[in-house]
Amino acid sequence: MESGKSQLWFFIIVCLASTAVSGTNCERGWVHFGKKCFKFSSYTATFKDAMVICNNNGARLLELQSKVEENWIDLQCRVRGYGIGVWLGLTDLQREGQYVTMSDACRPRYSNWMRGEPNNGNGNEHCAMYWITRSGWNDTVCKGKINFVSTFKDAMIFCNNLGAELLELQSKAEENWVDLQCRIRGYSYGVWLGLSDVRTEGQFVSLSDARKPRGNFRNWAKGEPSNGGNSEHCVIYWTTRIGWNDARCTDKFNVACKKQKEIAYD
Ligand SMILES: *[C@@H]1O[C@H](CO)[C@@H](O)[C@H](O)[C@H]1NC(C)=O
Ligand SMILES: [Ca+2]
Ligand SMILES: [Ca+2]
Repeated sequence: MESGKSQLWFFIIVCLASTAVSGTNCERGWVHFGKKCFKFSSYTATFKDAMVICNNNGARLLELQSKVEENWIDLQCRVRGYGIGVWLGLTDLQREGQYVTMSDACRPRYSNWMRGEPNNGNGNEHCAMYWITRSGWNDTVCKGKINFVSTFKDAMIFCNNLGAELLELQSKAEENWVDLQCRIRGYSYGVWLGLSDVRTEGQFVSLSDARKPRGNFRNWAKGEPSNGGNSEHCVIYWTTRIGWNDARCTDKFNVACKKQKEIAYD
């Protein structure tokens, strides 16, 4: 039950640029509405990570100031096919029940809470999100203790945005350590590895250099890679089997990023 719920604690990130613009002069990659610039992410994160990602972009989490603005955001979310919701830069972590905007710690002038919200469900909801399918605001849990699950592609983008890459395992010792980290964090099934055979079936190459994984270390679980259903072209470290498995790239697993110290091309 816990892990099912925890998946909801990750929402899409929409950043709002800190500076107003005249005309339509947003930087490349940002979308203009009114005098503001917005950036839409295609992956999800916890409230804190979402905030940090926006801050690193010289921006902040989405704050909605009018119904007109909210309608526009709602449309943007729908055309982008976002699932459940996007974070709002609103929290009552300072005083229970008193939601303030992250940018100025003041109460928002505009709000659109859904009926019965914010309700501080389970006594543990201190961050706000815009629930796309219900067109309203909800308070929810700020952080996922453990389980950020995502598709292979979103996991890769998530790591790249941290200046890192998807995990590539180079030795049994490294795998053992990663296995321990997974267990401590309660990753119930597996983490993505930066390995794929999307180019040539059966030939798994590293995402970092499009070559066969360096060194001799491979640890496919028994009977894997199986290319089950002819549709398994991405790879996970399978915690319950202590080995690698090819899986569908659209499945959702936990994410581990790795910063490569040395990148050598020859
Ligand atoms: C909205 O809050 C309720 C608790 O009030 C919670 O059960 C539900 O999961 C939340 N919805 C989302 C999408 O987070
Ligand atoms: Ca709620
Ligand atoms: Ca398989």
